[in-house]
Parts: sequence; C-alpha cells; structure tokens
Amino acid sequence: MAAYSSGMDPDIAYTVRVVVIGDPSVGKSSVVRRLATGMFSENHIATIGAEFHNVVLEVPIPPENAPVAVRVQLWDTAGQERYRSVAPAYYRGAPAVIVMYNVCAKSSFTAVASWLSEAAAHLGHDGAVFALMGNKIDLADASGVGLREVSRDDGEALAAAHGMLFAETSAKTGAGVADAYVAVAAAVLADEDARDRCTAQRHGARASGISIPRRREKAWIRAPGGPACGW
Ligand SMILES: Nc1nc2c(ncn2[C@@H]2O[C@H](COP(=O)(O)OP(=O)(O)O)[C@@H](O)[C@H]2O)c(=O)[nH]1
Ligand SMILES: [Mg+2]
Repeated sequence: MAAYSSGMDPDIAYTVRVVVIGDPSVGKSSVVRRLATGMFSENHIATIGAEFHNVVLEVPIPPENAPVAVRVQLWDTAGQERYRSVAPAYYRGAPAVIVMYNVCAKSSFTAVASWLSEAAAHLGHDGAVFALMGNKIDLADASGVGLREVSRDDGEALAAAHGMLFAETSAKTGAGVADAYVAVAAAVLADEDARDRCTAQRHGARASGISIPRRREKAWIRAPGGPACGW
C-alpha cells in the first residue's frame, strides 16, 4: 500500500459509490476507516451523524485489466442500522453494496438476507454489484481462542446463492480489506454502462439528495495480486 500525497493526485477516471450495511458492531466503520486511513482502533467509536470517506484505489478494469485510478466513495451507515432504519436515500442509485457480517457472530450472518432485501428495495435499479464480507477473521482464527461461528464455506455458499462477490476480512490486521474493495470496484467498472454512469457521477452524491463533505482522499492503494483474491 503506497500513500499518494496531496498534490500528487492521480488522474481519477471514475468514482464508485459503495454503500456498506450490516448488523451493528460487525465492523463496518472499522473496515471503512482501515481502508481510508490505514488505522484501526480497539475502542468502539460510535458512528454519529454521517460518515463518508473517499479513497483512491488502483483498479484493473476488465477486459484488458489496465490499472486505472478510481475514487471509491465509502458510505458508512451513520448508526441508523441499530434501529434498522437506514435512510432509503442512502441506497438510491448506488452501483455497489457491501453487506457485512461478523464471522464470530452467527446472528449477524443470519441477518444478511434481510439487509439484502432492504437494499434491493431502495436501490432503484437492478444493476448493482453486491458483495458479502465476513469480518473479524483475526478473532476467528486466533490460535487457541478461535471464536469462529460462520465457516468460510458457509459464507461462500450464501454469496453464491445470491450472486454476490465474497471476501473475509479483518479491520484489525487489514487482511483482505483493500483486495475486497478493489474487486468490488472492478466488478462495477467491468460493465460499460456502469463505467459511463460512474464517470458522469463524479459529483453524483448530489443526485441522491445527500451531500458529502469532501474528506480524506489520500490513500493510493495497490492491492497485491489485484482483484483475483478469493472472490
Ligand atoms: N478484533 C477485531 N475487532 C474488530 C474488527 N472490526 C471491528 N472490530 C471491533 O468491533 C467493534 C465494532 O466495530 P465498528 O466498526 O464500530 O462496527 P459497526 O457498528 O459495524 O460500524 C469495535 O470495538 C471494533 O474495534 C476486526 O476485524 N477485528
Ligand atoms: Mg459504525
């Protein structure tokens, strides 16, 4: 992972908005912050108000897989998921949705189906890329104290049943995080129509009625191995 300092912004070709949903405490904010800042905090920092981050990723665009700089806009549910009342405007028009669960909490995995139907009901189009992300694998696989409640096979099977990409991640170690987001962006941009929309949508957050404060946009991440990692 190489930082791209300000003033050296790569020529950004596309902006891809990624909506991140799932049960409370599965690690949505932690994964988003890990990707955007490279950091992790054990202390629970409640997501209050809206939380948005921009990160620039180097994404190989099919079919040639030439790497292109893509601004990924991360939309983290601002705590509304505790009340299962995520604002419909949050979903509208999103080209990609990541549903997260905690591999150490079966109930969060069981809840994936209802998060999926909520997203589908509010997206307003049927061309979105969906990804399933099982987080906290550092706890799951810790030697001696493995707390895993959802196997990788079960995660993969659920993802396959719903036509979703799949990844396991750890916000704590960073494992899988950048690769997962690169793969989601690549899947969105594999589609020519989506590429057109994502080019036009550079400031597209406005179309949803929600304005995004421009925050961090400094990381320039090269995912080792590109998008072919476990999806
Ligand atoms: N060990 C470990 N803890 C995590 C991981 N991701 C999140 N956490 C912790 O889980 C708690 C909830 O995380 P948070 O990101 O607030 O979850 P959210 O409610 O889904 O946004 C926090 O205490 C985090 O530090 C992870 O990958 N590994
Ligand atoms: Mg949160």
